[in-house]
Formats: sequence, structure tokens, C-alpha cells
Amino acid sequence: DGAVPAAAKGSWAPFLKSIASFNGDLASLTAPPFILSSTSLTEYSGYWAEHPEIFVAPAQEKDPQKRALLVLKWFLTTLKQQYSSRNEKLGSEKKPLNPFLGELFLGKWKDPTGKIGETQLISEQVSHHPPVTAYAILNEKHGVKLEGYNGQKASFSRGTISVRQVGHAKYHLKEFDEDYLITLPSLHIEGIVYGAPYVELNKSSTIISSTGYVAQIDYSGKGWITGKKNTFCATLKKEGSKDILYTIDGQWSDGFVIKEGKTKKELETYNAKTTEITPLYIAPIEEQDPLESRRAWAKVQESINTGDLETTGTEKSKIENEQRELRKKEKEEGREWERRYFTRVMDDPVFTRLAESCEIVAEEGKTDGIWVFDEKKFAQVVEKARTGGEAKAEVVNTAA
Ligand code: 0T9
Repeated sequence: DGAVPAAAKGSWAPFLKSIASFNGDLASLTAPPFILSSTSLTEYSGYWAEHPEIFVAPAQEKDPQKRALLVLKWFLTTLKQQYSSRNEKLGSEKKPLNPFLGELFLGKWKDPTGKIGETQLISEQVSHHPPVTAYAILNEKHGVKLEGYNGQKASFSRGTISVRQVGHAKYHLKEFDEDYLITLPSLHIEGIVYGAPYVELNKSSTIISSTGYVAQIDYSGKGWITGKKNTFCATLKKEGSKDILYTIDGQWSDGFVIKEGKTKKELETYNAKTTEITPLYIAPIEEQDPLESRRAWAKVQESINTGDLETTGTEKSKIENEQRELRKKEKEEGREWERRYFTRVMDDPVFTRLAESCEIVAEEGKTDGIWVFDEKKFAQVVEKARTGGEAKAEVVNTAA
């Protein structure tokens, strides 16, 4: 238990016992303070586009096959941010704050060069029980839109927490009217006994395009005898064909090589360690909406960071009680919390068509329906900001 701080040694063993018998609801785990992060899960949606230039690159490619390759490349470059940025920054995976219903995390990746254009992030907690986060990432200049949602189903076995992600992402290119359905890999947490948890990906995930290209990514880890951590190998094929058009092999936390399928000729190498990320711009707290994550959790975050357990507890309870009151009131009035940017639908034609052609079990991607980015709601928010009180904050933001 080398990674457990001396003061927390007494709390790790009971925690291990508690996860051994937990019910699958990650949010209900009471972890020792040193493993708590002050970041809310709504912020994790930003990991999808921390390299805006790679995110929009497919929009500039005229050849559909190369476009499909660029989408696969972009997906692979997000994995390091998604799954190992926290242990790199914080020393281990940490337990995120469990977002409240309606929590928002909004930001943008600015582009001083003007070549990429501004990329906007909208992340909203659309369900609290079970937790589901939905997001949209928009780049108007290149007509790129990513939207998706995800929840987690967890179980404990053989000393690790296994997590299946429920949900999917859709990448859309306006100019080519092209869609890519992205399934989310399942994962498990390693290093728990040592008090230094980190994520390893399992099995495989798929990207299928409306143009008929299918990418499969197979994940493997260190294993008992051989293998390196965070390893994957990916192939891109045309649907129904056995011919491999491209292969991509490597470690998602380190780097990978793109090769042509037939000739095995090396086309490109990607270094995940030296490729810099673009920081997300978030409005100053006083300009944020009360539902925005960092404003709503400010006091909790500050007390977690200073190690003030008592304040953490009282401030967390305040939010929880407020939420309970809201739910009670909604129930009495027979209505549901209005999501600001997303709507739940029972069928999404793009999702269904692509999922079926790839034998993706649609049910696995659903959390009691499908959450879609609601352009109408979004337009209303934009309009309100233009005409109402929020307009001022927007002016200040762009000037900053
Ligand atoms: C969507 C991502 C997801 C969220 C996290 C399982 C996990 C919460 C969900 C799936 C993102 O796009 C990608 C990355 C990491 C996932 C997290 C890793 C993790 O451990 C947490 C859970 C809730 C815990 O914090 C368990 C406690 C553990 C740190 C101590 C043993």
C-alpha cells in the first residue's frame, strides 16, 4: 500500500472492504478523502476535443476513406486525456464529484490563428439516478459536431472495479453530411489495493460511418507475463470486406503508428506525450450561470483542495438537500426537470441505422432512451444570451 498517505492508512482497508460488497452504483461509494477529486464528472466531456486541430481535421479531407482514418486517429488521440490525464496530474485516478441533475459545464477552445475556429463545449448532467452526462462539441467554422452521452455500470470482482460504459458518441461532418457512431470502451481500475488506482481499457470499441467504413479498436493491458499497459491495435475496413485498409498500433498513453493495410507502409507516427493540448476557456465564476459546475461546487472544491473535511461535508450536504427539495417539488407538481440543451428520445434514426449495420446491440447504448443534443433548445439559449442579461457576460468573454 505504498501510495496510501500515512494519515490515511487506516481508512484504505475498510474502503477496500466496502467496494468488495458494493452494489454497482459508483456514486454511492464513500472513498477516503485523499482519493477524492475536486473535479465534477461533467468536466470529463471536455476530453473529447483537447486537440481541436485533430478534432476538425477530417472536415478538410475530400477522400472518404482518408476521412474515416482521420476520425479514427482523432478518437485514438482523445484516449490519453480521457483515461490517464488524472493519474498524470494527480498521481492516481481519483473519485470525481457526482454531478447534480442539470449541472452544466460550458467552455470553449479559442483559436488565435483563425484556422481552426472556435470549438464550443456544452456538457450537461441529464440524469442523477443513475448518473448520465450528455455533451455536444461544436466547431462552426468546419461544420463539425460531436454529441453523445454516457453513464457507467460497475461491478467488483477479483480485486478490481469493472466499468461498462453505457452510451455512445456521434461525430457529424456537415459538409459531407456524414455520421460516425462511436461506441465506448469498457474499462477496469487497476492498482486499487496499492491505493493508486488507474484506468485500463478492455475488450474493444467500434467506429462505424455512414459511408460504410468500420474501425475496430482492440485494447489490452500489461497482463501477468507480457504486454505493455494501455496497448491497442486498430483496423479500418470497408463494411463487409476483409481487406484491411489501415492499421494503427501502439499505446494510447504514449504513441502509435499508422500503417497502410496491404503494404504495411508507415504513413504517420503520433506521439501522445509531446502533442500539446489546448486548454479549455471557462468563464470567470462570477459570470457563470448558477448551474455551472465550478460555480455550483466552488465551496466544495475549495475545501477539498485545502483538506477541510468538515466544510466539504457541510457544503456537499447543502447541494444534496437543495436537490432533494427540487425533486420533491417537481414530483408534487407532476413535472420533470427541464434539461437545458438535451432531450430524451426513444429512437434516433442515425444511431439505429449505424448500430444495426454493425450489429451493435442498441440496448447497450441506451439509458432508458437516447439523449440527443436539442438544436432548438440551443438556439433559444443563444437567442436569450443575445437579447437578455447574459449578453453582457458574453461580450466580456470574447474581449478577454
Ligand atoms: C466519461 C471516463 C469516465 C467518464 C469515468 C469510472 C470513473 C467514472 C467515469 C468513464 C469519460 O469520457 C471517460 C474516464 C474515467 C472514468 C472514471 C474512472 C474512475 O475510477 C471513476 C469511478 C467513479 C471512481 O472514481 C471509482 C473510485 C476509484 C478512483 C477508487 C478506487
